[in-house]
Amino acid sequence: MAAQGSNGFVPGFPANFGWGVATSAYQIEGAVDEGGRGPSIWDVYSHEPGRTAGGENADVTCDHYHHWRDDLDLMAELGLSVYRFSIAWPRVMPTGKGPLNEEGVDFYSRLIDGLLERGITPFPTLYHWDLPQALEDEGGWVNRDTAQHFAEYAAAMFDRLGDRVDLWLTHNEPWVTAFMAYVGGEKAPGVRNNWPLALRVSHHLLLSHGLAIQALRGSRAPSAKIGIAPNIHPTVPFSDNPEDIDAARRWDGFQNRWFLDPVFKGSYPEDMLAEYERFGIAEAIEDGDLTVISSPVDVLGVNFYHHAMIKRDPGSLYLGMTSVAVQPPFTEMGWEVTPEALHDVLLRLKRDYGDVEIYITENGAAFADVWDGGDVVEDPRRVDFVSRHVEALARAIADGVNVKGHCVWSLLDNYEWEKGYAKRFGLYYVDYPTQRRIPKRSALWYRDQIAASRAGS
Ligand code: IFM
Repeated sequence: MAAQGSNGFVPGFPANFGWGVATSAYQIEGAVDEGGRGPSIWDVYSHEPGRTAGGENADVTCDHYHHWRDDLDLMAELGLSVYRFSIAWPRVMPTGKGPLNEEGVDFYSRLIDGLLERGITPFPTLYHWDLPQALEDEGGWVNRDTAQHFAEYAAAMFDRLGDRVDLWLTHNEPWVTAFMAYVGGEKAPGVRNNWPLALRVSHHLLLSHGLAIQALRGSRAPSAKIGIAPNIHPTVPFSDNPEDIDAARRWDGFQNRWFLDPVFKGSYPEDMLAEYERFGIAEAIEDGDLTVISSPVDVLGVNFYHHAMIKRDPGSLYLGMTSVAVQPPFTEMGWEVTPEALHDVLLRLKRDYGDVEIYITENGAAFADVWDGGDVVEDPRRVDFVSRHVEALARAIADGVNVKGHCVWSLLDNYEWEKGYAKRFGLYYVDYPTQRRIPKRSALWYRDQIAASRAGS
């Protein structure tokens, strides 16, 4: 077991390991009406009564659009080598298609230059849930044409930013975009219990991913690396009751294999295809789609928060299954802390999907952090969370998994979607009224971990 070294830091990472943080555009940028940006589905959804906690929206959030230089300085102070951010499609293409909004492109172009000046590798994600509302008005991800529009938007980004970006992601957590938005109804556009639409959306997201890869290969930077970042939740049955054991298998199919199998194997899992037959999934899949979807990726992004303990629950919208948290301590999201599951799932990914380069593209926890006006916010539970996951990662590397980097979610406290601002995930505390950023102890731990790792200790 790779324990922390005598200096309190975790050894075992290669010198060029990608230490990073992750953010997303809608959650941190603000400036929703500035620079020619068009509205996204989240602008509309978050302003609808009753959709979000306290009616909160991200009109301003961390105001990163105006504070980006300072935020890059924070990253440099931590010694980061990678920054995973997302490009807001409606900022660069206000209606989702047609001409580029140059002011929006300039924003990301300057951000990328700023990162490179600070020695930080830019790692953009093309889609982190903020679909241009104009495309939603034409059916959004339910409409197959959106996949084509996404590929055109992706091609434009490869063309304009690809001279300086070597590492891309297509989608963040497509399971959330499909199933939390069209079955759970908690994410924009907030449709509830519509399995036929959710499945269609999942297929169109995957199709758009494959089309974007093909666009990259035909671009001016064909050898840049690209992948996708699903949220991976290794499942465990709640009990040894055969119904719970079967539910854990099905949830694994629903959440993990439904996205990984088509990308890596060119086929949907048979058990889930059979389960989804009644929702008309076969009609959404056209000849050749799976060849497009399985266009080779260079990297796999793994968003890892916790395992999923699954029990049969006939009343659940999710195919009669529920994910439950039983073992305290829980994070502010009500999630269990399960670093061992990160180690184990990385080995499983290698076994089932091959020796692809892996980045942990999100890993972090929300706690009820309190700023007392001092220079540092004490967050011992996050230090514990991050350090234990970093240890698990070191063990996976020692066991032969090709892990290239780790991005803490998130640099800053930010807008946690329908849950608003109460869930603080940042390494930096954000005092929203003043936009002051205050380092948490976990930021300092991560900084020192990075330095110790680079020093070879
Ligand atoms: O804030 C989100 C992020 O947008 C996607 N992954 C999970 C995070 C925490 O819930």
